[in-house]
Amino acid sequence: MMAMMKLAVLVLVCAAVAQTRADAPEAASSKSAEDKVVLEKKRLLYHASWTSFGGRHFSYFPSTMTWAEAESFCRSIGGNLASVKNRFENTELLSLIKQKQGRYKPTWIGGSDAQTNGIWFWSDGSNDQYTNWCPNEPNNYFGNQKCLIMSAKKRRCWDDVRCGARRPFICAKRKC
Ligand SMILES: [Ca+2]
Ligand SMILES: [Ca+2]
Repeated sequence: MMAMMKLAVLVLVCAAVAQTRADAPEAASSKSAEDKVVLEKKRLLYHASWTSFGGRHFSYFPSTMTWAEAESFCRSIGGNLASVKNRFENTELLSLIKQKQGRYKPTWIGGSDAQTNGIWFWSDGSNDQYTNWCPNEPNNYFGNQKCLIMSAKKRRCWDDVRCGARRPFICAKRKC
């Protein structure tokens, strides 16, 4: 319980730092849009709960966003969309999805081959080689699949899909 309280304080501090950065003066018209974004961010963080393993904190966000919006949100709170280093982490993150969502819903994580088809990068810059692709994936269907979901299909494996679909996502942060 104490560890959870400490973590909650840590998240609040990180959120406060991000908020300070977002307080630059803006034109009135963009101010209300900005307020909306800040409010939505506060709402998401209020409901977030963080799980820790492998030197990182992970949180599942059921609100749906495009891959880029989700990555941008994760960055705004000091992290990235989650990378997956090994089978253990993959299993833990699947459990997190099931626990928070009640089922194994397809979920954004940080892989993308947007620069060159077939060359995958993690958005956090890590170079981990572990994969859990579904059979016959990644298939770059219709030449337009550049973003990575986990918990796909019956096997709850990885699939490359269109980046513009709105999906839940998992953020990861290094322990600060
Ligand atoms: Ca692709
Ligand atoms: Ca695919």
